[in-house]
Amino acid sequence: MFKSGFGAIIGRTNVGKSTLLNCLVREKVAITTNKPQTTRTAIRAIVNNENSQIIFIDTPGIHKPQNKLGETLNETAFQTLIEVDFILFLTEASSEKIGKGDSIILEKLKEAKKKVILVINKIDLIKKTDLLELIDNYKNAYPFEAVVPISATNGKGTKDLIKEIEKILPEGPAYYDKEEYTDQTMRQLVEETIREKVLKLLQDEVPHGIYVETEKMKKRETKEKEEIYDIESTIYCIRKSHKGIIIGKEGNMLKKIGTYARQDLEKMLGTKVNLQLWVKVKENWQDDESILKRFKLEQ
Ligand SMILES: Nc1nc2c(ncn2[C@@H]2O[C@H](COP(=O)(O)OP(=O)(O)OP(=O)(O)O)[C@@H](O)[C@H]2O)c(=O)[nH]1
Ligand SMILES: [Mg+2]
Repeated sequence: MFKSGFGAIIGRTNVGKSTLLNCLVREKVAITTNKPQTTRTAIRAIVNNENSQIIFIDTPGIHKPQNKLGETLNETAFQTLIEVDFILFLTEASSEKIGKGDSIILEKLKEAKKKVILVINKIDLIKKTDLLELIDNYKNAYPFEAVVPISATNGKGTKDLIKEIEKILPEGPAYYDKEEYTDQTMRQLVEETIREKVLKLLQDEVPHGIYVETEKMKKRETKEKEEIYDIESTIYCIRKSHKGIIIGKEGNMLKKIGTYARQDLEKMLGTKVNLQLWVKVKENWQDDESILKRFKLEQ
């Protein structure tokens, strides 16, 4: 019997949802950083097993919103729960108690009425005794199908997780070809790679106020008959002072962002990349519906 289905990965921001997604699919599909609110859209990744195909949907981390962008991200995450077969509720093993953010998510899970597996991440950081108490607290709060402690950075526990998912997965066909591993377009992967570098290289609200748009992406042959991608993208930020920080002294920061992004993109695309970056100010984009629609679920 072949099984298949869709599963949402939901949890507070920064608990390691995207790290888990990448670990399960063994590809870099979603960007990950140690900063909150990294993921902005629902990102699909497809995992093929001998007797099953599981489509995981990474979601933006649940957090206290500061603007319409934040509200949109939370909404996208919760709306994902409606359309899936099961839910992975990801939390981190940082304390033995259930925090406020996780309690809010538990309430949403009760409303969703789906099969839920509790996944406790970052077990590499804690003592086993603390973990047992945390598991007890969660088991008293919600009737989970299973509780699986994992470490998404080293892959520990993820085989058990797949086994538990296969138990609750409905019978069904493979929805995607075996070669496909994400629904992200090349353009989205390019923009996210650039955004990851800005998040990693810059501090505080500067990287959180940016979004990236790619104006040009075209493959050509060089004189030496080598394939090369010409990519032109713009980094939009919310203040003139941020623009200065992103460009840096004598353009050094932008050069660094470009170099790191290009190195990743060359690996991803398997060709040389000629990446040109611009920086522009768009003050209120975080509250602008015409831009926020890109972070909403497709209707
Ligand atoms: N020690 C440890 N760190 C982890 C583990 N999993 C993820 N991390 C780290 O946690 C941070 C956040 O990871 P992400 O995968 O970006 O978290 P996220 O839940 O997707 O965050 P948002 O997209 O903001 O909601 C990164 O610095 C990861 O390297 C783990 O198992 N152990
Ligand atoms: Mg993420």
